Amino acid sequence: MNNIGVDDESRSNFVVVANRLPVDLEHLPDGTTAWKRSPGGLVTALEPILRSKSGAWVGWPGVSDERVEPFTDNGLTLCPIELSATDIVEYYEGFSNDTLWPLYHDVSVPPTFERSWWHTYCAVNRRFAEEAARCAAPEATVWVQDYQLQLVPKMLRELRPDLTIGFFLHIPFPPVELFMQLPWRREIVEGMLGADLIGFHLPGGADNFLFLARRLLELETTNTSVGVRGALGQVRFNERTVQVGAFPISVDSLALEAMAKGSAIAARAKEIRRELGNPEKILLGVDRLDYTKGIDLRLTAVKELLDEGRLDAARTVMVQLATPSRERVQHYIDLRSVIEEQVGHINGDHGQIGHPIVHYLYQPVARDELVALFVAADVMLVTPMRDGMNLVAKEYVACRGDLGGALVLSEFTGAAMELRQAYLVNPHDLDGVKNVIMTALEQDSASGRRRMTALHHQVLTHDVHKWAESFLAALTSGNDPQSDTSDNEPDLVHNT
Ligand code: GDG
Repeated sequence: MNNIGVDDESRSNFVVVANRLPVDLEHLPDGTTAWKRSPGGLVTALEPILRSKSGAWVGWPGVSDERVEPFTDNGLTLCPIELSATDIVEYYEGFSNDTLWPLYHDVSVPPTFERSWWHTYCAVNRRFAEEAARCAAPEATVWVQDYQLQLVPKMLRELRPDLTIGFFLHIPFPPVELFMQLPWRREIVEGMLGADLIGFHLPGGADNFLFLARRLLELETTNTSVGVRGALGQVRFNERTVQVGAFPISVDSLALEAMAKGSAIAARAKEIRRELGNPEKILLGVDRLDYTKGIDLRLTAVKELLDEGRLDAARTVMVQLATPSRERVQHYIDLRSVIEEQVGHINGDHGQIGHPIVHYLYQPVARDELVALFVAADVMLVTPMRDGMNLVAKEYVACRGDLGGALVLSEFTGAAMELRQAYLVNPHDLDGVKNVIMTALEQDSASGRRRMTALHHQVLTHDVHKWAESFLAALTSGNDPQSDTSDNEPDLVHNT
């Protein structure tokens, strides 16, 4: 333990291990480098805890072949992991995003099973585990994040049995029938079982994992409770008890609500409507450009509604933000072409000079612009074929403290478990999606306000801080997750 070259003083009692650091290294035109904050939900939720515990964050700084020594930023130690160009191709784009991502999202495209990618995934996971072992103080708590790092809990426990290790999966955990396709299924499950607590968004993911532990590894499992408090169970593994639970992530609701209420955002929202030609209704989609998000589906629905004359091209506008993502993975290249062709068709058939129907951006937009779009949108379209949670749905609701707007939400998102007053749709049922879009567009304002009141209450009372607190309370309460008294459950939960 002591041979890792760092004295106990400078080690951290709380360590987050995630694929990306909360800051990106940037090469500036003058040849120098600079760190740019990349604020996400995770860093917002964990920052207060990290700073109060002089915590550390282990992750990749976003640039290949760059060796950077650990450094401290405002009480937080950042421990950059070096990834080569080959690591990025094989560990990140390959195994993480062309094997695990499609496999865990209902095999929406065929996963690629490539042995060299697996070997690189193992090697990179080991690098993360070694760095976490190096910077964690004796008996520290380490929280490992997501599908890119599923082997880290086991590797870290072997290096540092004194640590308390949590693991949280941000994407769905698939049913056993799909997971069993993975040639390295045993190694992945054993990797996760190195943790003391394994968290999923939904009880269904926790159940899938417990079932798999029984079926694949023939381990003894117990389901202590499934229902209002979410699935909580245990797995006996290597003479330890591993806790398994559901912890639905959320957003920084209060901060978003306050931002949306500000006069600058209100003014920008009005300006956006003007810039769009003062349409009666604005439909909005905001997604990473990803085949799981159902962007193509919603464009097909809108096109058919326009073709059929049910949607009036003179009175309706759609804004679709598609943030570039995984741009070198072939499925993403192909999807971009499909979506851009669809946008072209709709505008070609139904637009006018100076008045396209679909305003499509393939670029990230600033956070305040995004919030202004949420405030401006009459109907928010969130139509994934599968999504672990979907923060966009919760962000939209958090921003609608005015109780305006309507949320069309796929039943196949984790968010649908809590946001029961949304206009829920089955994304495989195109006619159903079209009908629900029309219902949301035509809702009367009283029923719209009733729905948004319930949604807004749910998101404001279950924010990302509560998510982090409830996970860490369950992790540090030892072998008894029932002793965690924090209410991590939605008020409007239904069981699947
Ligand atoms: C994974 C899981 C789970 C998007 N475009 C812009 C922008 N965004 C922000 C959104 C939101 C985030 O990115 C996307 O989060 P999602 O949850 O919608 O989706 P994934 O990226 O797939 O996230 C998902 C999540 O992890 C957390 O556990 O919910 O199921 O797949 O915050 O607002 N932000 C800005 N400009 C953009 O153009 N500023």
